[in-house]
Amino acid sequence: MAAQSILIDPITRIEGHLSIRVQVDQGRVTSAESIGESFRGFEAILRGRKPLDAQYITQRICGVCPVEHAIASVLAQDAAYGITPPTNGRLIRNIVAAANFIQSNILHFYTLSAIDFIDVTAVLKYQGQDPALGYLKGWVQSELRSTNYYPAAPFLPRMNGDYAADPELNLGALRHYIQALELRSEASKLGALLGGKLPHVASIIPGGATIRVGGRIIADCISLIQRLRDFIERCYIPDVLAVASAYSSYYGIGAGPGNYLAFGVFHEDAAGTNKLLPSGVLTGGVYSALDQSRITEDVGCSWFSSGSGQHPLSGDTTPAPDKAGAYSWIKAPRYNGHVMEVGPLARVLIAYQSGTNPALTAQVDALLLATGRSLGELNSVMGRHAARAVETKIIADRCEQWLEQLTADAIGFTPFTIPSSCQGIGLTEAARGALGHWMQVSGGVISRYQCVVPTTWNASPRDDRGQPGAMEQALVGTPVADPTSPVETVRVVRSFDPCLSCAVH
Ligand code: NFE
Ligand code: MG
Repeated sequence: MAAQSILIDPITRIEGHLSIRVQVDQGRVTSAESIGESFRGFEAILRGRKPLDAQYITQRICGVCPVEHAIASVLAQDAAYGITPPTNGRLIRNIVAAANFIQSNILHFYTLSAIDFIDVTAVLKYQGQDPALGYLKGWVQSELRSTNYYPAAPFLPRMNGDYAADPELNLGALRHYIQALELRSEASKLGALLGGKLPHVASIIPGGATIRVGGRIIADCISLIQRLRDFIERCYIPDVLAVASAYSSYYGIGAGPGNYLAFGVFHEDAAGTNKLLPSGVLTGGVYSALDQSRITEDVGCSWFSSGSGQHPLSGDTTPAPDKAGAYSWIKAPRYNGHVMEVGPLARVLIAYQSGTNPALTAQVDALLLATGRSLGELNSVMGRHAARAVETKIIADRCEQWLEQLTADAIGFTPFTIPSSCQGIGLTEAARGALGHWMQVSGGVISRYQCVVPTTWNASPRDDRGQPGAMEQALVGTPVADPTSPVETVRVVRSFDPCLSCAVH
């Protein structure tokens, strides 16, 4: 078969507007381009604004991970104003962020990814009394009858999909698919109780959090996290393992660059020296401490006229929609010139290598034992799903302890004044990976604000040296059985959980 170019546009069941172009030869992807299709301009919007607007404006970058943008922004401001939060403020930030990680990871597995593997039409043969499955059956029947039925619609299956044949696996995962919708709302309730509102939280400010939390609310939050922990343990982790076992070839598909970066997240002390999930860098399997000064962004293949190779503290965002040779609105961040993968897999591998979290180490060891896989095989589609499930358990378990550590009615923030000239760097993790905000203030207003966002790393285009981004590299080698329906490629893309609203910010 002759080599051919396939454009998948849009990629569905992700956030935002992404398309992927792959070259396929002899049934395999030989090269890929990740195309971020919109420009947002948040970094330009922030210029000239009051610094205290930043945590509210940057949350509007995304409705999926607003909490983490708020936290990156207030960490940058904490550093700029020379303040740290009191214990309750630190714990509230952790809990609200944890709630968001949990809802986001459940959303990613069940709503966005699982139906790449699970046969939704298996429910048509269901004869039992479960109301959720009964509802789903009626819905699938009516969709299939509809004259508008289109086999590539986001929810309904592709007719040529190589779906799992096991009826137990299909029906079990579909039952949990419905429950996951409710559990996500429980996670959002937890976030809203301490964040003031959702999706864009009100309570997180420089110096901590404004909510003064009473004993009744703490008790309500504990019962919510207990329900979530139960779902993660009983449904999410077993479902990921069952899908991974039915699709074990996907441990050999989707290997990224093999370099990982994490800023670390969930402060365990006032200064954030210790974090539940640590910062670090893995290049060629070797761990080293993170040095944010080594981060630069290239724009040779991106529609920006700003210079390449700039650190975010001297970075700029000037759109150039007609630029020759460019193919994406995403910049190309690099660490010491290397292409890095960020996200749950990066966090889990870095935490495992650094050995700072015994609970996580035990979970990873249990995962490797249960699946019979090596650490290296986690660099794959299934490795990303498994790492996401593992970290969700670690975060949810710890979140209950943070709730127990809260002091009822204590003040959650440190008062501050804003110097008319200052700068600060806020490094954290969002569900999809390392998130950084770099802020400079002069004359009392923001003079420069640069964000380098998880999907900016993972879905980056080629850099000025021609190195493809992490997802572009992961696509190379993917088998494509049917070029008219390249479902294997979107499984690779979705394993990164891309968010284009964030990537292009
Ligand atoms: Ni819009 Fe986000 C997360 C951030 S990804 S979802 O998680 O920051 O680029
Ligand atoms: Mg940016």
